[in-house]
Amino acid sequence: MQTELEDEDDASRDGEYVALSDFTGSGGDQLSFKSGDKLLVRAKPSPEWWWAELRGVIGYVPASYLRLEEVVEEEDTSLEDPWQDEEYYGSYGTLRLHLEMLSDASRTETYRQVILSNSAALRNKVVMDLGCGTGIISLFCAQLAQPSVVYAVEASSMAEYTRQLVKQNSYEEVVTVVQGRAEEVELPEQVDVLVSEWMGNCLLFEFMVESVLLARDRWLRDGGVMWPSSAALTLVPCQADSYYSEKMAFWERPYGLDFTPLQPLAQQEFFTKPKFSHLIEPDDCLTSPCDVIYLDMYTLQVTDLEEMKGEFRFCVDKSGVFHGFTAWFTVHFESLEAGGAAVELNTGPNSDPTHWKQTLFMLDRPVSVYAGDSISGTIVLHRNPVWRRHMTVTLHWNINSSTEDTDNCQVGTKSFPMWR
Ligand code: GJV
Repeated sequence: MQTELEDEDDASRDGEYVALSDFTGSGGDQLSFKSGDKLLVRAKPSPEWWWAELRGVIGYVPASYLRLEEVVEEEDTSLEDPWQDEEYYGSYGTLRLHLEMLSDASRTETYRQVILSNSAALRNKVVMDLGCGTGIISLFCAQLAQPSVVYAVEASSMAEYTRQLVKQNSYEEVVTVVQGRAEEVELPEQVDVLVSEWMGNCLLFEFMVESVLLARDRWLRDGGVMWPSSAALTLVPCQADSYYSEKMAFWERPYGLDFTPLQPLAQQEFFTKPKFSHLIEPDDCLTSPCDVIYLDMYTLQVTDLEEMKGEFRFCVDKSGVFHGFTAWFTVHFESLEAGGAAVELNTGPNSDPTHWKQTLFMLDRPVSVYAGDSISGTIVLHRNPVWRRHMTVTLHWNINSSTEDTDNCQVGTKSFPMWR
């Protein structure tokens, strides 16, 4: 989903900057620093990665971890809200994103199916629908089951319309719309079921999951049920031939001219951040996918979100060009009845497409791989310490060739800000 948060902030000033948080550089060319360190920014080759000096050492630093010196001294960082709530809830106060979510039949039908297949068990239950938007999940509860009450919590101004929709459909006896942030609302009672559609690009972007965890700890009764109950992030090494051609190979010989000096710029501009609206063909997967991160919605803690690590080891099952990694997620909804079947929402290439599509992480240079090679490594989702809805995804990989003649062992590492 394209929220307002993806807009880039302007970072056109040079000079002395203060680190807002600790950072541990990876690879040989990134600087490590501590919160409060003063860095001299020498160049801004990209909006995300600056070239800076600290105690005589020079290297790349993530721009979003820094603030101009004067700004920090004046008003701290409170000049801007690290949650960007004005932009965030502002964008959910208009129809564009709600239309996108409601038009996503795979997504919406899955939630409908969850309610339908649990309709008997939902009878007389108390439900909270966190971030109800236009109220679709709450309305499904009222339409398909007989809960005693559904608290439909929505922070954006859409809540006023949601109230009208509840009334228009004559469900005001069941659905109570509560306008406010889930972290702050007061409910008259604890709930049996906490349902929410909180998943963002690459599962965690937007970090709405934090609101869900806080609401869980405050409002879910002992033994209550979380929907979704678990989530997994899945990764696969892939080809991305047409995207690569369109953005990079294009410069090789347009109109019979050599435009290759623009390729470093192209890499910077198109491959620094992930491509979030990518639809990968099953055929472009070079290996079987692998779950790299798993979230148990009952035990997950807000502090766990700061850094989530996963490992992978893929076996290349057909030769091809390794252009990057593609990520997607799956969530599970456990049944309220013992032994009942769980419902799954899978946003991967072998399921019906959803509005999340998949997220593509392009390598700087494509690598040829051969059947039998292995690609192993790690993924780290590092939440931005300043901009709480953002994260950086760092991939480390190691390609081990299966053929004896080449000792073609290649390692790589790349960090992708999403979006700050
Ligand atoms: N409290 C209340 N409403 C919220 C909150 C919160 N803490 N966070 C998000 N919303 N799947 N990535 C609302 C938001 O205004 C929007 O209507 C909806 O939840 C987002 C759901 C889809 N986003 C997602």
